[in-house]
Amino acid sequence: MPEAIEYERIGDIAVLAANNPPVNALGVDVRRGLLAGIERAEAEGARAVLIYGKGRTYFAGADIREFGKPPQDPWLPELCARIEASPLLVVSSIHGTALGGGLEVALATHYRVALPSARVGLPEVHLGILPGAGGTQRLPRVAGTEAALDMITTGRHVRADEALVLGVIDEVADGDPHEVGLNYTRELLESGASRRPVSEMPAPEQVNFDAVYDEVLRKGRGQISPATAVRAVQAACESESFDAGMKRERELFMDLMASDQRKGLIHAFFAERAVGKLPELQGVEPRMLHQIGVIGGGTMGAGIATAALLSGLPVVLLEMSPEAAHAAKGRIEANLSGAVKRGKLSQARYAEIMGSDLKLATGYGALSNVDLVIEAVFEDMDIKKQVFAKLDEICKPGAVLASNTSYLDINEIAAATKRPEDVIGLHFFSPAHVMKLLEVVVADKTAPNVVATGFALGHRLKKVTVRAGVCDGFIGNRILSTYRTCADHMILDGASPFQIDKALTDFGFAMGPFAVADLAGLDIGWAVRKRKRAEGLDPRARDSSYADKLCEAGHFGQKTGKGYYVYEAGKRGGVPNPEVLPLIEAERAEQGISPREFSDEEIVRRYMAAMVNEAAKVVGEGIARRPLDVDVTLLYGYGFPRYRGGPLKWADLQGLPGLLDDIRKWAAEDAYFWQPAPLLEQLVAEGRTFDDLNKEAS
Ligand code: 3H9
Repeated sequence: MPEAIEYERIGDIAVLAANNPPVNALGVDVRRGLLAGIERAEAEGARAVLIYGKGRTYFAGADIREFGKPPQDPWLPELCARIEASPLLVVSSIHGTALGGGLEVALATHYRVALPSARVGLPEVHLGILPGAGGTQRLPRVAGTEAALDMITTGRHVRADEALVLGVIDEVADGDPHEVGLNYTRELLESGASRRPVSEMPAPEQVNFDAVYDEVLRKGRGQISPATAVRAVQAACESESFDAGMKRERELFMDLMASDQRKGLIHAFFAERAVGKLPELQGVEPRMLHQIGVIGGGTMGAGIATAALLSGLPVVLLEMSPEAAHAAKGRIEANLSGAVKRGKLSQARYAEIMGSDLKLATGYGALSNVDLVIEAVFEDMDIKKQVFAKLDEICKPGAVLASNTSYLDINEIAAATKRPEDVIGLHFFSPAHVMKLLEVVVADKTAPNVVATGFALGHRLKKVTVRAGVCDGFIGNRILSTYRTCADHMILDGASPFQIDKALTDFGFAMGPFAVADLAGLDIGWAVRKRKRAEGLDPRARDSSYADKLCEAGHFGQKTGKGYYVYEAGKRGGVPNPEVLPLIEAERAEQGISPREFSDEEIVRRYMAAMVNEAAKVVGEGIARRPLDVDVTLLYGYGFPRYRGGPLKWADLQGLPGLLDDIRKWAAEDAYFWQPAPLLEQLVAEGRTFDDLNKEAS
């Protein structure tokens, strides 16, 4: 096995090259290699040490896979102290990303040169921790307290030019990191530059830390690591010595390391990278995509077309009439103009897209040559079947035929064609050019290379892409429909939509379920309820009609200015709609229910138990391949708080036996709704967790 740190001697300079692909994470071998390299350079009488990374990057941080395991020497803070204390001149040459522990090593070296394309940052807060190898003590000394607070609490990646202005790096030079580093180190030696330990620099300036702490805590919406990091930076300013500041950093770091938020965030980090790696797709080549078609230019279709156009894929958009095509074009123009305003798209590229990449059509013939077509028409099985029968006639052999349906049976849609192996579900979330989630819904006969094409498209569109099986609502909407039903039951029994929304935003959701319903449009849930009633509800299921009454009165949520909340033009958010509670009270009276009090804690516990129980069914039935697929779906499509890791990670952290006990207890009130998931029962009986299933599947 190659050495994690390769040692090379070039004249007076000892060169330490990290060779730990893919990102030169600072695992134990790298740390030991750096320590040995410094010692050897000193023993051999070198005058300077140059540290750089082979491959795509300088060190991208501590090795996150080591977190939670017993520490192995040397620990990164001690290694940084040793590097800084070396009597030799120690220089870093940075390319790629110097992140977290990577930037901390760089700050422990005496000088830093970076390629123009390099990025630096301390993103630890996104993993639920804070920089724990001196980053909170050294960065404010070189960049000033305010800049350090900004970088550490946001975790943002800073470009080389900005890092130069901030003083985080000393020089920017283009070329190969080995050459650039050597040239710079030689210049430093020739100019007689002396060692420059950051720990010996004066303590950084004071700011109003309590005010910053409060502000960061508020913005964190329940996430604790950014605010805790403020206290560590405060220690850099207020401690009597650098070492005392380091001690405080270590204490705060260890507190966060032990937190559930750290576990949740690190689970999210690895889960979102694992979703796209399905054993069944290893070695399966996706079909080529040169041009795609989109049917329907409403909000969803226009969003999908926008996402494709932004990725460089030409689009043929089909609408029913020239007027509708014109309106669709307007929506896409507006989406793309937004991208231009945000600096994500150049004016020239905008003109090119509108001039040639986007084609509008009103006849199916225009789709005869596309490689993949996504249908985003009205959510009605008969209409979808007609569309797919038509596509079967028109599309070239090998074209992928995709439906963006959010609930309907892809097997039934596929059966409307003579090529079900080419049919798949590609479920985007609205607005499709913004939302990161894509569910790839695999039907019984879908060919593996069509599934691989769905994933390849997701990758190209920069989506987090999750595989789902066919059922009513797939992964996300099926689980949503259950926890939403749980919320509806709590309303019948005495809670209010406003209390439920508040309890869940306090838990960390971006929005509560009723505010979400207003945003999505109440007509969507209404249509689903009508369809389910028409299909025949189980007589044991509780039902309610107060929400239908809102819709019957023309209140569809934000788009009509009124739903559960009332929205005023120009104002963010809404205020509770006074018509809602009387409708609920009337419904309770009609059903003979005496309302009772719900604590916020009970609301969260029931809502989450309903979510976990349905999620366990989704995994148990194979609709989701692994628990982590559910977690990522809820994180990216449903505003689940990332610092809780996703519902099944949350369940593991709570303890599965307690959750199952609650579900069994509530089954005494409503045995139909609270049917424990067999998988949950099995895991509890075997003393295992959802994460054990993730590990077995990887
Ligand atoms: C820290 O430093 C703590 C210290 O302050 C204190 C310590 C005492 N460790 O994202 P990609 C893997 S905390 C282990 O797909 P990209 C990743 O899982 C750390 N593995 O590539 C994936 O593996 P696989 C602070 C890591 O080009 C592969 O590398 N640093 C680590 O899109 C490729 O990753 C951070 O938070 C790691 N640190 O993006 C940086 N990083 O192929 C976290 C990556 O098996 N990393 N892997 O799926 C990133 O932000 C991105 O990975 C990066 C590259 C921007 C570097």
